[in-house]
Amino acid sequence: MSVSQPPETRGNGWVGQAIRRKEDPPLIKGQGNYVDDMTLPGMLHAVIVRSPEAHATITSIDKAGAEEHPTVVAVLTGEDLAAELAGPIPMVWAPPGVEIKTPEHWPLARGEVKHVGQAVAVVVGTDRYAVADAAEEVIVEYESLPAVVDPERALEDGSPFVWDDFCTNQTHEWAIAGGDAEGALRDAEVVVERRIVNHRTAGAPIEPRSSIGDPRGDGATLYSSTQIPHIARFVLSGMLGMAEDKIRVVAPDVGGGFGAKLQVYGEEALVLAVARRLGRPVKWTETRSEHMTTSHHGRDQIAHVTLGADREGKITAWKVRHVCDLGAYFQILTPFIPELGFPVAGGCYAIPNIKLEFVGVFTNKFATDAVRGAGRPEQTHMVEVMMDQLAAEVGIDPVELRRRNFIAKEQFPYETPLGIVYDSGDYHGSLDKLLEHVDMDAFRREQAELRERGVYRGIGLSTYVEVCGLAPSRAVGPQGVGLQAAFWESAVVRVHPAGSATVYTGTSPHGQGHDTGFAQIAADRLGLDPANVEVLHGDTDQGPMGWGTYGSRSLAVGGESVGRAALKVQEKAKRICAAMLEAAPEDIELADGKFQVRGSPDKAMTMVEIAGAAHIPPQELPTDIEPGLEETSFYDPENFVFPFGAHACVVDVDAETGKVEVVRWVAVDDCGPAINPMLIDGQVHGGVTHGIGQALYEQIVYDDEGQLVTGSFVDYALPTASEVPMFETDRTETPSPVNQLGVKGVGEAGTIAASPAVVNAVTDALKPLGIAYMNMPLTPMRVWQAIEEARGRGGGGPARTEQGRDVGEHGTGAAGSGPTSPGEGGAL
Ligand code: MCN
Repeated sequence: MSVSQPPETRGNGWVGQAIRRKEDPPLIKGQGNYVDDMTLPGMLHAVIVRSPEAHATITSIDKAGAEEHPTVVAVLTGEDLAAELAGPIPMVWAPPGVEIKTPEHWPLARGEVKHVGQAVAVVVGTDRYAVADAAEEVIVEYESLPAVVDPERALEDGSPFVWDDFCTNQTHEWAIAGGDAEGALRDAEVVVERRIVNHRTAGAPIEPRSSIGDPRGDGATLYSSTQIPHIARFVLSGMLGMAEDKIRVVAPDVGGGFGAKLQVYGEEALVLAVARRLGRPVKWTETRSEHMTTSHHGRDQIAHVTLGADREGKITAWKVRHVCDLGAYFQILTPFIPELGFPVAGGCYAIPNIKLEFVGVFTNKFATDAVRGAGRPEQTHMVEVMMDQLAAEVGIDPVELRRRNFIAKEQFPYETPLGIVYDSGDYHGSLDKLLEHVDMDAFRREQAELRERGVYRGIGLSTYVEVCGLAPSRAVGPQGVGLQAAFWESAVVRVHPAGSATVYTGTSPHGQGHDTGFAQIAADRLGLDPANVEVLHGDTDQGPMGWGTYGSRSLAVGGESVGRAALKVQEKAKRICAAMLEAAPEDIELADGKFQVRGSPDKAMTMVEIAGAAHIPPQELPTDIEPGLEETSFYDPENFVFPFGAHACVVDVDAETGKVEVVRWVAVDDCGPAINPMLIDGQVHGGVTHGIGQALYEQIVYDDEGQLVTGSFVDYALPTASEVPMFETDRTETPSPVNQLGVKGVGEAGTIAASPAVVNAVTDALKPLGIAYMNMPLTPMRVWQAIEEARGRGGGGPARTEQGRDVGEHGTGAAGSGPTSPGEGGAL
């Protein structure tokens, strides 16, 4: 690996090292402390009675059978708990000038249900398993109503409504444009249109959600497997009508989230409300089937994409109309998530005219919300798939086509037509580095030889840019895109009298490795070993408020905040050192782990000595230096950060079964200077696996009646180690000018990059059969059907237009010349 030399901001040598994760030993030895491991005195267990109906009126609830159960303490319905709840689950996006139809969303249904799995009643008792049995005895009678499942049909005249009061299934429409996309499309020499489906997926962390409400003491405590303890406290104070200082939220060890725990769920309010009513702690832990049914889903967008270009492949226009299936109710960010991708519309390419329209739709399903990438994988998928579609259309190699359209290194900071400023980048550089690993000429020779033997091997590229480091509060908050929140981050760095340190961060990791990376940042600036820096997080009673972990924000916002607080401590340490050594503070430098007089390494103090002097001040310390060694930082970034990279995927497609095997993956990512390359590699491995999962295996499916078909891991196929290859990773390092560390995020990069690379690779493999495009997931059945249909046409023959969604989500070869009309090229 060759990466750029460490910049000055790296400090004292720990940043950049691939040290092992401090947090792992207890976790891999079974000594973790997850919510479901916790037992509090007198704790009760809750089981939720859920709707088997997708849309119905509740006509009666008979609790008697369950209440008679010997271990049951209470059976409560939405009406029973009305007094305990001051407000519904809020949705926090209010973009200026846009009306969003927002239904009331209570933790327990009130009179009607709108999706399968909706919580109708809660049964609470002393024995977890007996409570589950008792819950079976709650008899709920329903009067079925017609369910609306397909978002495009939901928008058609005559469709039943999910919410009669709104008289429409359209939740809102939001649009943004820069340049003149319509005009540029009229003038374009080549127009390519596709209907690109980004299907519904699950977060599926290894630890399902779990919450304990504890009403003891003056207030209430929620232990929850959340990514956002501080936001949860803020939201719960409104839902429960309690002052924030009376609520404590603790996220102990959290076993993954992938966005599904970037949420405040009804169950979190429910356990607190029930606990307060009964005066005893109450625990609820979801089953895997509950996770699939009622932890929010991701994606679920149908995009009608139109791209205009000239015959040399230079893109002139990009227009997308997104139909976004939001489900029946909103969670905290539901309608906003599709729009979150708009800053990277157009990807790495200098496209002068862009127009995006988003239409939200109610359906009788659970809500969609943030799942790893949240809006950005959808945009990137479209752009990267369309690059290959355009390459085929104009007969230019996909590598060359990308190079012709890349924003050049000299153009940064680059303002997109939508007014977003990409901070820094070198897209040619990352593609060049990828091609150092992947010899395309050799691949094409091998591919041709394999085809002779009936083996369909293909390669797909994805050159992505991501927006992360969420976020500049003024850009994203109420006067910006309209979120009723801010996105700065906080940190406290405290050096103890004997010289070790504690760092408190407002981020809330759940697998990302902050304990290690943030310790490296602080250690460098304090002259300590990271082993002597403890990183605390996930407890609203420790440290100042923070905004949690999501949107690959933690390092670029939270880690930067840690770095800034540690620098403040360093400044004070230098003043103390200068006073003790009778030197000027500006002459003190931190080198080789010691504070020393510049040029006189024998005149030096360690942090242990300085910490001692700070806490037990000696006579020579001036009285204007306050005792103690602790600083706080609140950091609100001035811009987002924009990581980027180039990935290549090689697949083999079995033409007899349709099975796709990923045989090679090369990833070149640029997230600025590495804090810890091992953490980055881990994030890329996990992220790419997530994207491969969506491209090939994972899909949340509801049938026409709104029943969830994929309610367990038997039906929802997650990739395992045997479905992914050994990943080959490399990096370039282009510092961001936005923060002192120069860093960008990487937690979602692999997921954002991966799915189009897979689709492009499969398309490349099947080109000889005349298959130009297929929508995800590329399951064996879908691929096999496409191959059979292509063979039925005599494979490789002239392109045939297939329109309409019922013909399968795949198309034919797009070998036309001149502008193509809607549907041509097999855009289904
Ligand atoms: N990092 C680094 N040097 C850089 C950039 C990043 O060492 N130049 C390290 C960071 O220090 C951090 C990790 O990489 O340890 C990821 O940092 P960042 O990109 O800031 O992302 P976040 O920590 O904010 O994590 C959020 C992101 C998201 S949005 C999802 S979803 C996700 C993900 O991270 N879910 C995960 N990674 C996950 N990993 C695990 N194990 N489990 C999840 O649920």
